Amino acid sequence: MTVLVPVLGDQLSFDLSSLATVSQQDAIVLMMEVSDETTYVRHHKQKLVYIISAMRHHAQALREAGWRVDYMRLDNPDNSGSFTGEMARAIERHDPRQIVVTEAGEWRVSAMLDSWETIFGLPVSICRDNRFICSHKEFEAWASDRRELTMEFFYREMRRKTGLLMQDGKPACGRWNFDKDNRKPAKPDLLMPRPLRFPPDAITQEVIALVEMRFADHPGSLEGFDYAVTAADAERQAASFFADTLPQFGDYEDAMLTGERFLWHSILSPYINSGLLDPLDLCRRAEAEFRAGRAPLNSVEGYIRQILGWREYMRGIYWREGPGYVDRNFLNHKRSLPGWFWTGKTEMNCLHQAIGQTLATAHAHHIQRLMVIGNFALLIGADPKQVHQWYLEIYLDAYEWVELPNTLGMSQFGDGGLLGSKPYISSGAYINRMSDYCGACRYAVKERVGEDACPFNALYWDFLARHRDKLGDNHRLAMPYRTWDRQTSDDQTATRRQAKSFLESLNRS
Ligand code: FAD
Ligand code: DLZ
Ligand code: SF4
Repeated sequence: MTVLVPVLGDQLSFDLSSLATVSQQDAIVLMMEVSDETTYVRHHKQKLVYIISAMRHHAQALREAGWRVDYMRLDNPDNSGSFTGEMARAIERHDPRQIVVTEAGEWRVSAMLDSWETIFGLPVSICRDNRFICSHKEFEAWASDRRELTMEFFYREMRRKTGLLMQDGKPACGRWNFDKDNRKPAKPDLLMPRPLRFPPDAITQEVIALVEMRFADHPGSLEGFDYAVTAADAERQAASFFADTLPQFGDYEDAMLTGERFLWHSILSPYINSGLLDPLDLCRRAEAEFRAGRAPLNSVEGYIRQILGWREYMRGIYWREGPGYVDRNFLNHKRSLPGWFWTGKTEMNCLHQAIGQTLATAHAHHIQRLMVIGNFALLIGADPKQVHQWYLEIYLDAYEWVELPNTLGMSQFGDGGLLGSKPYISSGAYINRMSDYCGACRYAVKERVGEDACPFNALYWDFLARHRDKLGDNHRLAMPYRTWDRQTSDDQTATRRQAKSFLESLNRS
């Protein structure tokens, strides 16, 4: 009798734990395109094309490797639209003795897998997802006896566990962290490396037509879709990153430039998150570049910290905090996002650039997400759950386990500081320092009040004043509060009036 092995859309890895526990002769791999998944948020059109095309290519690669694959397409008229519905139909077709599946990436789907044993009366074996470096148990053991869950200490544990960038039990070259060296602004540079482009093949073109037809009302454009959709092409992009980009990764990690969506970033997160690339393998290859003298330590450590530290830490927090995390709203923010979050049409150039690029490509890099878009949403008091939904629908690499703690936790301070000891807020000065956006903006970045004043400035001070009851004791905000207190009450009133009038104008946009 057969074993049914469902492989979900973010489980596109050959060494998936479920596949490793069954034999090819017994197994039928089940892959399901279902409308529940394509519509639980209004995913960006490029995200839909990427996931569906990568699933179809992966099914083909599994077959070539000798697996029997039962593949359910979205446009099949008998498709029930849900994982559970498709499992029921597959059980009728194959009469399996058992279901073996790798654990799901998020609470919603995890609850579905947990219900299958009862619904189908079959044994369901749920395997640990060993594509992650830290298991749920290990994270719990690290977190359980701590008052503060500081990422830096988690990251050091992971360095010790993996031996990455370690020398005789100590960090290579004596330092754990080179963050301070990694905040250089960038200048336009014709020699900047460009990620590879992967023009759509016949399979992807078919999926593009499907998405154009079925999801016309979803945000984003499909024009110029050129992401990799196979493990082999994702690997080409990884190789190109290590050869041409990694050496400068650290220096310009936080920089932003008009028209330059990639800078010195890897653009590998969609491939890692759906399983086409292995995160630990990428970290080891980055380390090898340092050991061979081809990339400096500030870049290699910075890159490894993002994956070994931030990525694993976010996952740990997501599962530890439980399904109720999504409802946290420490600052009691309730404002709806302005409509131009879905068009990019705003006179604030930084937001116009970051959101415009996001709609065109389903990608923005970390500082655009955190210090332009997220910063603005936080300063205006946007509802963190709505902000979370926007990020989940709009980015190619967005799956709830990684997007939610980044957005609701790190960016919107919805959990009251579990993830970061102070809110990530700034006035226009930070954006001006790290980008070239302000020069071409209709607003004056140095002005706080008046018709031409950069909105971030008054909003920044108004945010601090508005939330003094909750943030006034935060020692990391002591300096800005002191600066605010030194201002005359006339200046404070003018600033708050400016912020109020801007916020009122948003209600009309
Ligand atoms: P690089 O800058 O080249 O970084 C290297 C790798 O490190 C990335 O590929 C990624 O795998 C990992 N990484 C870096 N930062 C983080 C982080 N904070 N959390 C988890 N992994 C990280 N990343 C996602 O993968 N999915 C998301 O849905 C997502 N949502 C975000 C929402 C907000 C509000 C913020 C501030 C950040 C979010 N990030 C998310 C993290 C980060 O922005 C992206 O991982 C990064 O921009 C991907 O581009 P890259 O591959 O070029 O990254
Ligand atoms: C995100 C996504 C989308 C848009 N579509 C599918 C799909 O049709 N079939 C599928 O198996 N997976 C899809 N996914 C990814 C799943 O939502 C993801 O596997 C779950 O979030 C589990 O964590
Ligand atoms: Fe953004 Fe203000 Fe700079 Fe304009 S002036 S780009 S609104 S930070």
